[in-house]
Amino acid sequence: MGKNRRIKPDHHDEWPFLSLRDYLAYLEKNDRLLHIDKPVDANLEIGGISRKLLDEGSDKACMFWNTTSSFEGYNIESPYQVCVEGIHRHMKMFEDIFNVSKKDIYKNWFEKLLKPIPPAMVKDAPCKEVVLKGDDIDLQKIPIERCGSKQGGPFISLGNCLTKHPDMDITNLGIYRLQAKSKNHTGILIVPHQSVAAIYAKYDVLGKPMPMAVAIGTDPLLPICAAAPFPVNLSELDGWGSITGRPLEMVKCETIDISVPAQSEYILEGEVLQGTREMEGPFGEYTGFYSGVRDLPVFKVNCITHRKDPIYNTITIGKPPSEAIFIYVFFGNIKYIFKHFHMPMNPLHTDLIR
Ligand SMILES: Cc1cc2nc3c(=O)[nH]c(=O)nc-3n(C[C@H](O)[C@H](O)[C@H](O)COP(=O)(O)O)c2cc1C
Ligand SMILES: [Mn+2]
Repeated sequence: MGKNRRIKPDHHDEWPFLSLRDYLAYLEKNDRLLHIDKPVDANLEIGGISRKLLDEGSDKACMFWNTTSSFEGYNIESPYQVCVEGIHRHMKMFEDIFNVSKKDIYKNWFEKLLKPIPPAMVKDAPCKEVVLKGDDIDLQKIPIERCGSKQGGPFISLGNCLTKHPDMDITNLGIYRLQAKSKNHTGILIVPHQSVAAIYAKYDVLGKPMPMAVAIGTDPLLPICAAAPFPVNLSELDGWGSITGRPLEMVKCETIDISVPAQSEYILEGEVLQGTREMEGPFGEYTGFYSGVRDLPVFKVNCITHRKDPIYNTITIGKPPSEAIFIYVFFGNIKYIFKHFHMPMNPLHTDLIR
Protein backbone atom coordinates (compact mmCIF):
# COMPACT_ATOMS: atom_id res chain seq x y z
CA MET A 1 0.00 0.00 0.00
CA GLY A 2 1.06 3.60 0.06
CA LYS A 3 1.64 5.01 -3.36
CA ASN A 4 -1.21 3.16 -5.04
CA ARG A 5 -3.91 4.46 -2.75
CA ARG A 6 -7.24 5.09 -4.43
CA ILE A 7 -9.24 6.79 -1.71
CA LYS A 8 -8.69 10.44 -1.02
CA PRO A 9 -9.88 11.44 2.45
CA ASP A 10 -12.12 14.51 2.76
CA HIS A 11 -10.37 15.77 5.89
CA HIS A 12 -7.77 13.31 7.20
CA ASP A 13 -7.19 9.56 7.37
CA GLU A 14 -7.40 9.26 11.13
CA TRP A 15 -9.91 9.46 13.98
CA PRO A 16 -12.38 11.14 14.26
CA PHE A 17 -13.71 10.01 10.89
CA LEU A 18 -15.91 12.81 9.57
CA SER A 19 -16.97 11.08 6.38
CA LEU A 20 -17.02 7.65 4.78
CA ARG A 21 -13.94 8.62 2.76
CA ASP A 22 -11.95 9.62 5.85
CA TYR A 23 -12.59 6.14 7.24
CA LEU A 24 -11.93 4.30 3.96
CA ALA A 25 -8.65 6.19 3.62
CA TYR A 26 -7.73 5.08 7.14
CA LEU A 27 -8.54 1.45 6.33
CA GLU A 28 -6.58 1.69 3.09
CA LYS A 29 -3.58 3.18 4.88
CA ASN A 30 -3.63 0.15 7.17
CA ASP A 31 -4.02 -2.33 4.30
CA ARG A 32 -7.57 -3.18 5.36
CA LEU A 33 -9.45 -2.19 2.22
CA LEU A 34 -9.89 -4.72 -0.57
CA HIS A 35 -10.45 -3.41 -4.09
CA ILE A 36 -12.39 -5.44 -6.66
CA ASP A 37 -12.32 -4.12 -10.22
CA LYS A 38 -14.02 -7.03 -11.95
CA PRO A 39 -17.78 -6.67 -12.48
CA VAL A 40 -19.67 -7.84 -9.40
CA ASP A 41 -23.43 -8.29 -9.44
CA ALA A 42 -25.35 -6.50 -6.71
CA ASN A 43 -27.74 -9.41 -7.11
CA LEU A 44 -26.28 -12.05 -4.72
CA GLU A 45 -22.57 -11.67 -5.59
CA ILE A 46 -21.78 -8.88 -3.13
CA GLY A 47 -23.56 -10.95 -0.48
CA GLY A 48 -21.58 -14.05 -1.43
CA ILE A 49 -18.26 -12.25 -1.12
CA SER A 50 -19.35 -10.69 2.15
CA ARG A 51 -20.29 -14.11 3.54
CA LYS A 52 -16.88 -15.51 2.64
CA LEU A 53 -15.03 -12.63 4.30
CA LEU A 54 -17.15 -12.95 7.44
CA ASP A 55 -16.51 -16.70 7.60
CA GLU A 56 -12.78 -16.02 7.33
CA GLY A 57 -12.96 -13.52 10.21
CA SER A 58 -11.65 -10.77 7.91
CA ASP A 59 -11.10 -7.30 9.32
CA LYS A 60 -11.14 -5.74 5.84
CA ALA A 61 -13.84 -3.78 4.07
CA CYS A 62 -14.45 -4.40 0.40
CA MET A 63 -14.72 -1.81 -2.39
CA PHE A 64 -16.49 -2.86 -5.57
CA TRP A 65 -15.56 -0.50 -8.41
CA ASN A 66 -17.74 -2.07 -11.09
CA THR A 67 -21.07 -3.14 -9.67
CA THR A 68 -23.87 -4.33 -11.88
CA SER A 69 -27.55 -3.88 -11.08
CA SER A 70 -29.88 -6.03 -8.99
CA PHE A 71 -32.71 -4.92 -11.27
CA GLU A 72 -33.29 -7.23 -14.19
CA GLY A 73 -32.36 -5.81 -17.58
CA TYR A 74 -30.82 -2.74 -15.99
CA ASN A 75 -27.23 -1.56 -16.34
CA ILE A 76 -25.53 0.71 -13.85
CA GLU A 77 -23.53 3.41 -15.56
CA SER A 78 -20.81 5.79 -14.47
CA PRO A 79 -20.55 7.25 -11.85
CA TYR A 80 -22.87 4.93 -9.93
CA GLN A 81 -21.01 1.60 -10.03
CA VAL A 82 -18.98 2.10 -6.87
CA CYS A 83 -20.06 0.32 -3.70
CA VAL A 84 -18.44 -0.53 -0.36
CA GLU A 85 -19.44 -3.19 2.14
CA GLY A 86 -17.98 -4.49 5.35
CA ILE A 87 -17.04 -1.25 7.13
CA HIS A 88 -18.38 -2.74 10.39
CA ARG A 89 -17.27 -6.29 9.73
CA HIS A 90 -15.00 -6.80 12.73
CA MET A 91 -14.74 -5.76 16.39
CA LYS A 92 -11.46 -4.07 15.48
CA MET A 93 -13.50 -1.65 13.36
CA PHE A 94 -15.66 -0.70 16.34
CA GLU A 95 -12.46 -0.02 18.30
CA ASP A 96 -11.27 2.19 15.44
CA ILE A 97 -14.58 4.02 15.15
CA PHE A 98 -14.70 4.82 18.89
CA ASN A 99 -10.95 5.16 19.25
CA VAL A 100 -10.94 3.05 22.41
CA SER A 101 -10.15 -0.55 23.14
CA LYS A 102 -12.93 -3.15 23.26
CA LYS A 103 -13.08 -3.29 27.02
CA ASP A 104 -13.74 0.45 27.34
CA ILE A 105 -16.23 0.88 24.52
CA TYR A 106 -19.46 0.89 26.58
CA LYS A 107 -17.97 2.90 29.46
CA ASN A 108 -16.68 5.46 26.94
CA TRP A 109 -20.11 5.63 25.27
CA PHE A 110 -22.13 6.12 28.44
CA GLU A 111 -19.72 8.67 29.90
CA LYS A 112 -19.51 10.75 26.76
CA LEU A 113 -23.23 10.62 26.14
CA LEU A 114 -23.77 12.71 29.28
CA LYS A 115 -22.47 15.66 27.26
CA PRO A 116 -24.39 15.68 23.98
CA ILE A 117 -23.13 18.02 21.25
CA PRO A 118 -25.80 19.17 18.78
CA PRO A 119 -25.08 19.38 15.05
CA ALA A 120 -24.00 22.54 13.22
CA MET A 121 -25.49 23.81 9.96
CA VAL A 122 -23.08 24.31 7.05
CA LYS A 123 -23.42 25.64 3.51
CA ASP A 124 -20.69 23.67 1.80
CA ALA A 125 -22.09 20.15 1.44
CA PRO A 126 -20.52 17.44 -0.75
CA CYS A 127 -23.83 15.54 -0.70
CA LYS A 128 -25.34 18.32 -2.87
CA GLU A 129 -22.88 18.15 -5.76
CA VAL A 130 -25.60 16.61 -7.92
CA VAL A 131 -29.31 17.28 -7.38
CA LEU A 132 -31.85 15.06 -9.19
CA LYS A 133 -35.58 15.71 -9.31
CA GLY A 134 -38.58 14.56 -11.37
CA ASP A 135 -37.78 12.12 -14.16
CA ASP A 136 -34.06 12.17 -13.31
CA ILE A 137 -34.72 10.23 -10.11
CA ASP A 138 -33.86 6.57 -10.60
CA LEU A 139 -33.08 4.27 -7.70
CA GLN A 140 -32.31 1.49 -10.19
CA LYS A 141 -29.11 3.31 -11.11
CA ILE A 142 -27.75 2.70 -7.63
CA PRO A 143 -26.13 -0.67 -6.80
CA ILE A 144 -28.76 -1.71 -4.27
CA GLU A 145 -27.94 -5.17 -3.06
CA ARG A 146 -30.13 -8.28 -3.11
CA CYS A 147 -28.32 -10.55 -0.69
CA GLY A 148 -30.49 -13.65 -0.22
CA SER A 149 -31.59 -16.09 -2.91
CA LYS A 150 -35.20 -15.99 -1.68
CA GLN A 151 -35.17 -12.26 -1.03
CA GLY A 152 -38.09 -10.47 -2.69
CA GLY A 153 -35.89 -7.85 -4.37
CA PRO A 154 -33.08 -5.40 -3.71
CA PHE A 155 -33.07 -3.68 -0.30
CA ILE A 156 -31.32 -0.52 0.87
CA SER A 157 -29.77 -2.04 3.98
CA LEU A 158 -27.81 0.80 5.55
CA GLY A 159 -30.03 3.83 5.01
CA ASN A 160 -29.73 6.32 7.86
CA CYS A 161 -33.33 7.56 8.01
CA LEU A 162 -33.97 11.05 9.40
CA THR A 163 -37.43 12.13 10.55
CA LYS A 164 -38.87 14.82 12.83
CA HIS A 165 -41.84 14.64 15.20
CA PRO A 166 -44.25 17.43 14.20
CA ASP A 167 -44.36 18.73 17.80
CA MET A 168 -40.64 18.51 18.59
CA ASP A 169 -37.58 20.13 17.13
CA ILE A 170 -35.55 16.94 17.48
CA THR A 171 -34.27 15.01 14.50
CA ASN A 172 -34.70 11.28 14.89
CA LEU A 173 -32.30 8.85 13.26
CA GLY A 174 -32.78 5.13 12.72
CA ILE A 175 -32.01 2.45 10.17
CA TYR A 176 -35.10 0.91 8.57
CA ARG A 177 -34.79 -1.37 5.61
CA LEU A 178 -36.16 -0.07 2.34
CA GLN A 179 -37.08 -2.47 -0.44
CA ALA A 180 -36.39 -0.67 -3.72
CA LYS A 181 -39.41 -1.24 -5.93
CA SER A 182 -39.22 1.26 -8.78
CA LYS A 183 -37.37 4.35 -9.96
CA ASN A 184 -38.85 6.40 -7.16
CA HIS A 185 -40.41 4.33 -4.42
CA THR A 186 -39.46 1.78 -1.79
CA GLY A 187 -41.16 -0.15 0.97
CA ILE A 188 -40.28 0.58 4.61
CA LEU A 189 -40.41 -1.63 7.69
CA ILE A 190 -41.35 0.41 10.76
CA VAL A 191 -41.29 -1.87 13.79
CA PRO A 192 -43.96 -0.63 16.25
CA HIS A 193 -41.67 0.02 19.23
CA GLN A 194 -39.32 2.38 17.35
CA SER A 195 -39.43 6.15 17.84
CA VAL A 196 -40.11 6.47 14.14
CA ALA A 197 -43.37 4.54 14.62
CA ALA A 198 -44.63 7.21 17.04
CA ILE A 199 -43.60 9.95 14.61
CA TYR A 200 -45.31 8.21 11.69
CA ALA A 201 -48.47 7.68 13.80
CA LYS A 202 -48.56 11.38 14.72
CA TYR A 203 -48.40 12.41 11.05
CA ASP A 204 -51.21 9.94 10.40
CA VAL A 205 -53.37 11.68 13.00
CA LEU A 206 -52.64 14.97 11.21
CA GLY A 207 -53.59 13.34 7.90
CA LYS A 208 -50.15 14.04 6.44
CA PRO A 209 -47.38 11.88 4.97
CA MET A 210 -44.19 11.69 7.07
CA PRO A 211 -41.26 13.62 5.53
CA MET A 212 -38.10 11.49 5.60
CA ALA A 213 -34.53 11.83 4.35
CA VAL A 214 -32.18 8.88 3.98
CA ALA A 215 -28.41 9.36 4.18
CA ILE A 216 -26.36 6.59 2.57
CA GLY A 217 -22.59 6.41 2.74
CA THR A 218 -21.91 8.33 5.93
CA ASP A 219 -19.05 8.22 8.40
CA PRO A 220 -19.05 4.84 10.16
CA LEU A 221 -20.20 6.10 13.59
CA LEU A 222 -23.52 7.46 12.34
CA PRO A 223 -25.16 4.07 11.61
CA ILE A 224 -24.10 2.86 15.06
CA CYS A 225 -25.83 5.87 16.65
CA ALA A 226 -28.83 5.24 14.35
CA ALA A 227 -29.19 1.66 15.55
CA ALA A 228 -28.70 2.48 19.25
CA PRO A 229 -31.87 2.74 21.39
CA PHE A 230 -31.91 6.49 22.09
CA PRO A 231 -34.86 7.96 24.02
CA VAL A 232 -37.28 10.03 21.91
CA ASN A 233 -36.09 13.31 23.45
CA LEU A 234 -32.40 12.79 22.68
CA SER A 235 -31.26 13.01 19.09
CA GLU A 236 -28.88 10.37 17.82
CA LEU A 237 -27.12 13.24 16.04
CA ASP A 238 -26.23 14.82 19.40
CA GLY A 239 -24.93 11.41 20.46
CA TRP A 240 -22.63 11.41 17.42
CA GLY A 241 -21.30 14.78 18.59
CA SER A 242 -20.67 13.52 22.09
CA ILE A 243 -18.49 10.66 20.83
CA THR A 244 -16.45 12.64 18.30
CA GLY A 245 -16.29 15.77 20.47
CA ARG A 246 -17.53 17.98 17.63
CA PRO A 247 -20.83 18.89 16.01
CA LEU A 248 -22.02 16.84 13.06
CA GLU A 249 -22.14 19.03 9.92
CA MET A 250 -25.65 19.23 8.53
CA VAL A 251 -27.28 20.86 5.52
CA LYS A 252 -30.92 21.56 4.69
CA CYS A 253 -32.77 19.23 2.32
CA GLU A 254 -34.01 20.54 -1.03
CA THR A 255 -37.66 19.50 -0.73
CA ILE A 256 -38.45 18.84 2.96
CA ASP A 257 -37.87 20.56 6.30
CA ILE A 258 -35.20 18.14 7.48
CA SER A 259 -31.43 18.53 7.60
CA VAL A 260 -28.98 15.81 6.66
CA PRO A 261 -25.30 14.98 7.27
CA ALA A 262 -23.45 17.16 4.74
CA GLN A 263 -20.63 14.69 4.14
CA SER A 264 -22.93 11.86 2.98
CA GLU A 265 -22.44 10.17 -0.36
CA TYR A 266 -26.17 9.95 -1.22
CA ILE A 267 -29.34 11.54 0.17
CA LEU A 268 -32.86 10.38 -0.70
CA GLU A 269 -35.58 12.92 0.13
CA GLY A 270 -39.25 12.07 0.22
CA GLU A 271 -42.21 11.04 2.33
CA VAL A 272 -43.66 7.91 3.84
CA LEU A 273 -47.26 7.85 2.58
CA GLN A 274 -50.32 7.30 4.75
CA GLY A 275 -53.12 4.95 3.76
CA THR A 276 -50.99 3.07 1.24
CA ARG A 277 -49.59 -0.40 1.75
CA GLU A 278 -47.68 -2.66 -0.62
CA MET A 279 -46.35 -6.18 -0.35
CA GLU A 280 -42.80 -6.31 1.01
CA GLY A 281 -40.37 -9.21 1.35
CA PRO A 282 -39.41 -11.92 1.79
CA PHE A 283 -36.28 -10.68 3.52
CA GLY A 284 -33.41 -12.68 5.02
CA GLU A 285 -33.51 -11.32 8.56
CA TYR A 286 -30.53 -10.76 10.84
CA THR A 287 -31.82 -13.71 12.87
CA GLY A 288 -30.98 -16.01 9.99
CA PHE A 289 -34.62 -16.67 9.10
CA TYR A 290 -36.69 -15.26 6.27
CA SER A 291 -39.56 -12.95 7.08
CA GLY A 292 -42.63 -13.60 4.97
CA VAL A 293 -44.32 -11.23 2.57
CA ARG A 294 -46.54 -8.60 4.16
CA ASP A 295 -48.19 -5.25 3.54
CA LEU A 296 -45.95 -2.37 4.56
CA PRO A 297 -45.91 1.42 4.08
CA VAL A 298 -44.35 3.08 1.06
CA PHE A 299 -41.55 5.68 0.88
CA LYS A 300 -41.93 7.95 -2.15
CA VAL A 301 -38.64 9.53 -3.27
CA ASN A 302 -39.01 13.10 -4.54
CA CYS A 303 -35.36 14.11 -4.81
CA ILE A 304 -31.95 12.43 -4.81
CA THR A 305 -28.78 14.38 -4.14
CA HIS A 306 -25.30 12.86 -4.27
CA ARG A 307 -21.59 13.52 -4.69
CA LYS A 308 -20.14 13.72 -8.21
CA ASP A 309 -18.56 10.28 -7.77
CA PRO A 310 -20.78 8.69 -5.12
CA ILE A 311 -19.87 5.59 -3.11
CA TYR A 312 -22.88 3.46 -2.19
CA ASN A 313 -22.60 1.71 1.19
CA THR A 314 -24.30 -1.63 1.76
CA ILE A 315 -24.29 -4.30 4.43
CA THR A 316 -25.15 -7.91 3.90
CA ILE A 317 -27.87 -9.12 6.24
CA GLY A 318 -28.75 -12.76 6.81
CA LYS A 319 -27.59 -15.68 8.87
CA PRO A 320 -25.54 -14.53 11.89
CA PRO A 321 -22.82 -13.54 12.25
CA SER A 322 -23.38 -10.63 9.90
CA GLU A 323 -22.40 -7.02 9.81
CA ALA A 324 -26.02 -6.13 10.53
CA ILE A 325 -25.96 -8.06 13.77
CA PHE A 326 -22.70 -6.40 14.81
CA ILE A 327 -24.26 -2.96 14.46
CA TYR A 328 -27.69 -3.86 15.78
CA VAL A 329 -26.66 -5.72 18.90
CA PHE A 330 -23.83 -3.37 19.66
CA PHE A 331 -25.97 -1.19 21.89
CA GLY A 332 -29.39 -2.75 21.42
CA ASN A 333 -28.66 -5.86 23.38
CA ILE A 334 -25.68 -5.00 25.46
CA LYS A 335 -24.13 -8.22 26.55
CA TYR A 336 -24.35 -7.26 30.21
CA ILE A 337 -28.12 -7.44 29.97
CA PHE A 338 -27.92 -10.91 28.53
CA LYS A 339 -25.64 -11.97 31.30
CA HIS A 340 -27.97 -10.48 33.86
CA PHE A 341 -30.98 -12.34 32.55
CA HIS A 342 -28.94 -15.51 31.99
CA MET A 343 -29.88 -15.42 28.31
CA PRO A 344 -27.68 -16.83 25.59
CA MET A 345 -26.16 -14.26 23.25
CA ASN A 346 -28.55 -14.98 20.40
CA PRO A 347 -30.00 -12.50 17.95
CA LEU A 348 -33.45 -14.02 18.31
CA HIS A 349 -33.55 -12.56 21.80
CA THR A 350 -32.62 -9.00 20.97
CA ASP A 351 -36.20 -7.92 20.50
CA LEU A 352 -37.22 -9.23 23.90
CA ILE A 353 -35.30 -6.50 25.66
CA ARG A 354 -36.03 -3.59 23.35
C1 LIG B 1 -28.83 -3.08 9.47
C2 LIG B 1 -30.02 -2.71 10.32
C3 LIG B 1 -31.30 -2.83 9.80
C4 LIG B 1 -32.39 -2.48 10.54
N1 LIG B 1 -33.63 -2.57 10.00
C5 LIG B 1 -34.71 -2.14 10.68
C6 LIG B 1 -35.99 -2.13 10.07
O1 LIG B 1 -36.16 -2.51 8.91
N2 LIG B 1 -37.04 -1.66 10.79
C7 LIG B 1 -36.90 -1.22 12.08
O2 LIG B 1 -37.88 -0.78 12.68
N3 LIG B 1 -35.68 -1.25 12.71
C8 LIG B 1 -34.59 -1.68 12.02
N4 LIG B 1 -33.35 -1.68 12.62
C9 LIG B 1 -33.23 -1.29 14.02
C10 LIG B 1 -33.37 0.21 14.23
O3 LIG B 1 -32.50 0.93 13.38
C11 LIG B 1 -33.04 0.57 15.69
O4 LIG B 1 -33.88 -0.16 16.56
C12 LIG B 1 -33.17 2.06 16.00
O5 LIG B 1 -32.78 2.31 17.32
C13 LIG B 1 -34.53 2.62 15.78
O6 LIG B 1 -34.48 4.02 15.92
P1 LIG B 1 -35.72 4.91 16.41
O7 LIG B 1 -36.23 4.29 17.70
O8 LIG B 1 -35.11 6.26 16.63
O9 LIG B 1 -36.75 4.91 15.35
C14 LIG B 1 -32.22 -2.02 11.88
C15 LIG B 1 -30.93 -1.91 12.39
C16 LIG B 1 -29.84 -2.24 11.62
C17 LIG B 1 -28.46 -2.09 12.19
MN1 LIG C 1 -34.55 7.71 18.08
